Amino acid sequence: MKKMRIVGILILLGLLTACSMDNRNNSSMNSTEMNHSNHRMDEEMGHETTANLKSSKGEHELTFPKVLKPDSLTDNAVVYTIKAQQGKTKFLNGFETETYGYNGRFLGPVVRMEKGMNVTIHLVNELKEDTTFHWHGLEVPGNEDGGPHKVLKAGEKETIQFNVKQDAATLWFHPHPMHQTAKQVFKGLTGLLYIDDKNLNLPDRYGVDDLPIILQDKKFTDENQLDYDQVMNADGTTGDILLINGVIDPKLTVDRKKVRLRILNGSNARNYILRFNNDMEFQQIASDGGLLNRPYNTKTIQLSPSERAEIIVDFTKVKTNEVTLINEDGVNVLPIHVKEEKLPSKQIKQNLNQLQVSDEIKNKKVTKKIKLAGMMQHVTINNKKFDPNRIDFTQKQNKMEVWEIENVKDAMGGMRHPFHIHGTQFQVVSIDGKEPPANLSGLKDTISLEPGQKAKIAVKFKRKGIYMYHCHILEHEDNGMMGQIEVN
Ligand SMILES: [Cu+2]
Repeated sequence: MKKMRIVGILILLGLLTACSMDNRNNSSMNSTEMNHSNHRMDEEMGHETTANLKSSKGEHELTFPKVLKPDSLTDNAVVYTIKAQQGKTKFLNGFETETYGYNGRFLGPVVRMEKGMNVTIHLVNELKEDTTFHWHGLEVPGNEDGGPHKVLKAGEKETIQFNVKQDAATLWFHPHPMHQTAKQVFKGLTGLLYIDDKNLNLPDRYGVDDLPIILQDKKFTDENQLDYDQVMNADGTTGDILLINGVIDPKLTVDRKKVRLRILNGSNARNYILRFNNDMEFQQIASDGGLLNRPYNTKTIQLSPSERAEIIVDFTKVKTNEVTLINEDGVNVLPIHVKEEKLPSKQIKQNLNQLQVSDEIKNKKVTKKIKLAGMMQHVTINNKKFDPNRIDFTQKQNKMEVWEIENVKDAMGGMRHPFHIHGTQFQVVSIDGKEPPANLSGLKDTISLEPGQKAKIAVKFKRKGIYMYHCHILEHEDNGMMGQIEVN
């Protein structure tokens, strides 16, 4: 009896310690905040950790988003119409889930354009709530960028125009309204935007040897709904169900040749570390903002929210007919069936790009410092929360400046934050004083840092206007882990 009571006390002590661990971010709060926070904490206790992903059962052939048909197209101009819509999508056992999509019920089409083109996009908000249309990675004037200031109210239309001034890249678009970004992306508002270049000699037959792979983990309610308010976690909403291009339990059938995968981490908060189950090497050829200088041979690829990687996978190397793309935890992300017949492949060039960080830039003084800190509702940049009426920094158009980004390690360790800047593609100068690895030495619009890491990046804006910079864990962004820079 006495022994049992001691065991009981020990268990209770264990639970209390666990609870105080979960409440660790309360340490710096005053008592009013504490009361509020304890209330919230009760609700949040259940989703403290990242949800475990389920392996794909490989039941549904992967499909690819449609390529958006232009309203009109000439050599140097293209016109599109993009509508934010709502609808119902069948994911789970034929049950209907209420979803959002662009020009459809879930996700969006691929919008394609080329460098030098004048692009006109008619935007239509057919949702019952406000939204914005943000072009992630596109170097457009601040006014066209679709940040939280550019609200398109329910039922409204707007037309934007810009000229494409950057090289080939896999970019994307998503909403960015104040406090609603995470919910709207979670419900399905995500589309790809390709800047094309016909002279690259890369696999480019869309849906055949050039395949988009949009990774998004979701948590469905018992009613098979994507009810964001029910499942949200202030430190980043994760789910147990992985959708690729909106397909649940996907499998892929590919030709036995070199195939290009354009992978987007379109998840609210989850990081992925991907590799193949046979441990084969592949080549990363591009990062967020375009081609690397040369193909980078690797067996693994890490993507934080909003990051992209283009990889070339040589499926002739697969000895059998089956190979699986897996995540770090051994979860099957995408089972792949390789067809028997070997087909000719394109020869991938060894010199893809000519990017460099000059000695002048390496020796430049840091002129902007960014400190990322906190967890949950207490996330900040430079100890501040986002204020739409406050400009945090200014920078001259076309002037290169070196920014220092630090993920501040706190007493409790902190967490990884993917830091994103709108309207520019930057280059990483150094991470913790060292040259960046090859896969991070191309153009980037997001840099993901572990607690304690510090990076220098070379940032230049080609256009003028007000741009956001923020953490791309969407819940952190919505919680105010964001600032703004005016380029003039
Ligand atoms: Cu963050």
